Amino acid sequence: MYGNISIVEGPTGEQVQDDPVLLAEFEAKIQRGEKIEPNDWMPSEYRRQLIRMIEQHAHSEIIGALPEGTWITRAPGFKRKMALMAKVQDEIGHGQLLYSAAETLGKSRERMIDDLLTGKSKYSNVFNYPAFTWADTAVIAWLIDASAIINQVTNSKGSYGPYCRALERICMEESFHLKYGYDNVVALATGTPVQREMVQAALNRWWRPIMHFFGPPDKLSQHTEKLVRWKVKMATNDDMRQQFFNQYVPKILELGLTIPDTELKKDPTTGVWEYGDPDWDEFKRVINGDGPCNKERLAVRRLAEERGQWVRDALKRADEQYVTPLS
Ligand code: FAQ
Repeated sequence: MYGNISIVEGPTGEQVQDDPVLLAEFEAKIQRGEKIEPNDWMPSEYRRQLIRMIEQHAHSEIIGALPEGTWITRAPGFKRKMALMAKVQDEIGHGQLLYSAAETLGKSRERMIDDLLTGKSKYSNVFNYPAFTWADTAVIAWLIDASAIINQVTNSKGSYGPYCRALERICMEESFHLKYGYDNVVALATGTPVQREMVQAALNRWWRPIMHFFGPPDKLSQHTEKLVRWKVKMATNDDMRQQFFNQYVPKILELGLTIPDTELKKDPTTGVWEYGDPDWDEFKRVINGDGPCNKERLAVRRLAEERGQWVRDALKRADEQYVTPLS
């Protein structure tokens, strides 16, 4: 952005400048709190940023189903198995909603999936870690869903209509996930000494990835300034992380669990939580393909694509037959 003119690269790398009058009208509309809909004029950079963010979000949902999905066959008891199956199905459904929202901006689902499988497009750091025990799934469902809800409730008040409507629906389902996760954590935290140990160990494993989940600190974030200005992000990464501390640190401590950060404390005058360095180098490695499970996660998705190809082909053929007029 230069003043109120947005300049982005066109398909062949040339610079494309948006019409300044249209851009000013667009920004005024956003300032008035109106939604932008797919057929409305929008700067090319707004479109590009939305595709990037919604697509990454969609990928996170379908890859995010994998760590918990591996526990469906081993869930302790029939009721927990049913609940976990429903949760995993919901996550895939969220992916569908988000891919549809991203498609309204002009990128096909096939291209999005290709970009995921070739590693061109990112997805959330947290899903590149393994779920070793049942307690890992409990911590994911409670605290990762909680983090996702903080992000999604905030951004559902944003400027792009199809994304906001998808987020509203997703949050309704995620709030059930959060209750399910909390119930599992409480069962373990109030259970036998072995169960308490298991949930504490899981919390220790997930704390750092959860800190990373909200994105890099604002001072290192590349996109926040522009996205906040265009009301795609309704809060910065640090603000959302602070909201997580405010809401969930007391709940974690209430269960008698400890938080693996000796520097974590709330400044009594400002109300701001201070925390130790969560190792931002690890974050960079993980989001760039070098986490403990990146290769495995993409391999599973690749297999699912290959195995599902015949279904997509059959649907395409049926569709072609349906639209061919009878002679
Ligand atoms: N992981 O300039 P910023 C869920 C990348 S849904 C990976 O701060 P931005 C449901 C970022 O893309 C979870 N990469 O970026 C569920 C950028 O790289 P790029 C997903 C990350 O976009 C629960 C670079 O770092 N939620 O959990 C991450 O302004 C349980 C610079 O960063 C969403 O996607 C990260 N954590 O802010 C499912 C919500 N953070 O693209 C199953 C929508 C940053 O230039 C089980 N997304 N990066 O190459 C957002 O709100 C934003 O994209 C942020 C990042 C806040 C994630």
